[in-house]
Amino acid sequence: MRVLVGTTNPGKLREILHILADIPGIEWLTPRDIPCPEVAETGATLTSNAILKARTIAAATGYPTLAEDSGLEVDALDGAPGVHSARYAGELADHAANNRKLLAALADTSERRARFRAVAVLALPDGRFWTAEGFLNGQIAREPRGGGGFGYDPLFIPAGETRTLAELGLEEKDTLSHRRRALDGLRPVLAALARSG
Ligand code: ITT
Repeated sequence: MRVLVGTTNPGKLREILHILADIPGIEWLTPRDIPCPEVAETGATLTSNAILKARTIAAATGYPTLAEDSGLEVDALDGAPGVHSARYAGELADHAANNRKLLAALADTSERRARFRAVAVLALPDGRFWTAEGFLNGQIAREPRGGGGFGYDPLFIPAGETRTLAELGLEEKDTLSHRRRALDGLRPVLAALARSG
């Protein structure tokens, strides 16, 4: 079975392919193989955006599509940047600008608790879909550390760790991440669809 991973984010794409590579019978396609429509993330929640992305891309391409919406929820900021994590510092902001804005917003507080959340959705071209959610608790570091990962990884220290996600490296991040936990929830349905051809 061919399954399209519908994401424009290269860091996410690498992690999704790495996490799900061991499911037998699936040939993974990416937006490099199949042109995907751009989907405006107009939903108010991670779940509604993930469903919107997966269903729109599956309907447009004719391929079963896996999409994911994720974000960072910071307690001292009442859950921000949340669903707006990719564009926290503005529409054209890069990861470094988002990280700078987050550090500035937390400059005066020792309350550093936060969590990453991911909602993964598998949609079929006929409109059926399945969702799964995962999260990872942790805290926001005082300055960026590490060269791995993407996005807020240099600032995020998982609970029980001293290193940031960017210091852990891909192998270790993928054993514990919010994305790993969400994607694990879709494993049974992916495996069943692959078995049925
Ligand atoms: P697609 O919609 O095309 O998948 P995107 O980057 O716009 O790509 P989202 O709208 O889901 O994806 O935004 C997720 C943002 O949340 C992402 O750009 C990062 O800023 C942050 N984020 C999510 N997961 C992360 C992770 O594992 N490590 C670091 N930052 C993460």
